[in-house]
Amino acid sequence: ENLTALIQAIPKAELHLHIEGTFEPELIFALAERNNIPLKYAGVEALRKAYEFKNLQEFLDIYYQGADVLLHEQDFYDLTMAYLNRCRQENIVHTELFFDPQTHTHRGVALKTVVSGIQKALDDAREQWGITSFLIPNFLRHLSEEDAISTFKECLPFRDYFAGFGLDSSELGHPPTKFERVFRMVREEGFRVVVHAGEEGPAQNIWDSLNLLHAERIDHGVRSIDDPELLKELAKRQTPLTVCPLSNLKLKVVDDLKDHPLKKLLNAGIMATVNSDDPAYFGGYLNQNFRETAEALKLSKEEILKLAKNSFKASFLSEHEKERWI
Ligand code: ES4
Ligand code: ZN
Repeated sequence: ENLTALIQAIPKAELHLHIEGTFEPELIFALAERNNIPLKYAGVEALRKAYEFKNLQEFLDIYYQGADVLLHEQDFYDLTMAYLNRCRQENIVHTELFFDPQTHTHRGVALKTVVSGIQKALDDAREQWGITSFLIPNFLRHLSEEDAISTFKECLPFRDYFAGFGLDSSELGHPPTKFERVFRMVREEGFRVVVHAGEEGPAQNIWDSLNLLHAERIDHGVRSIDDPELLKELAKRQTPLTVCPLSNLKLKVVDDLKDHPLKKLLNAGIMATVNSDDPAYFGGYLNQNFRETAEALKLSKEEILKLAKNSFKASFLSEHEKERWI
């Protein structure tokens, strides 16, 4: 209860959040109705009941269905604004949001529609509440590298809106080695690089993300716990891991939160952070991730403060902007 108040009160940054993963069933149904799109679920409750996943793929299948009802700029605005309201409630003062361009462009929704809607919400939240943000498009790794390259080129007219690029979706069968060329292009154009790795896939995917894709942050990265050499390297380089405990529980990356490696990662000197990933699907926004993890792992007040501090250190804010929060 003591820690609950602390978690609520401390300013935090969120660095691993898919905006399509904040799509609550109530809003899915509201937008489906507004856009005259039939849904195969009878209602909000039936949809929420479908959120039982045995693995990452089962989640992704239902997550892409939800995204199908997003058509217009206003839809992307409403989705993003709902999340930013959550940020305000939870004292998240800075957020770096992912979105999946291909999920929308492949359905015939223009990239401009997506980016404008999200960006207008981010601008309004900055103006009204002082919440700062960056937007990071992610390439879908189950699609080809050629598709990622053409998507990257489509993104360049909007380049001022993007801090960097990432890689998400199905890790098994789609290793980082598949995307070396596109991330070379990303870096040559001066963008930051983040990569989902070591969620369901092995520690080797983290090595390859660091050495071949030159990732500056690893999204998830929990499988690093299997590789002592990698732990040493991550600690030495202070490469941030954006860890998502409730996501890992819901997708059965861990069987129980008590088995989650977060505390061990911190003890190994790693720059770990706590994040919500896809909160509408995984059963909790950022503060709930902090609360449940703190309880399961018996985190101390100092460890919670450290995790909040790390969220700013690991962010893409300038050193000057970080100082305001650290
Ligand atoms: C994701 Cl948890 C997770 N892993 C990989 N890709 C994703 N996209 C949205 N959530
Ligand atoms: Zn993710």
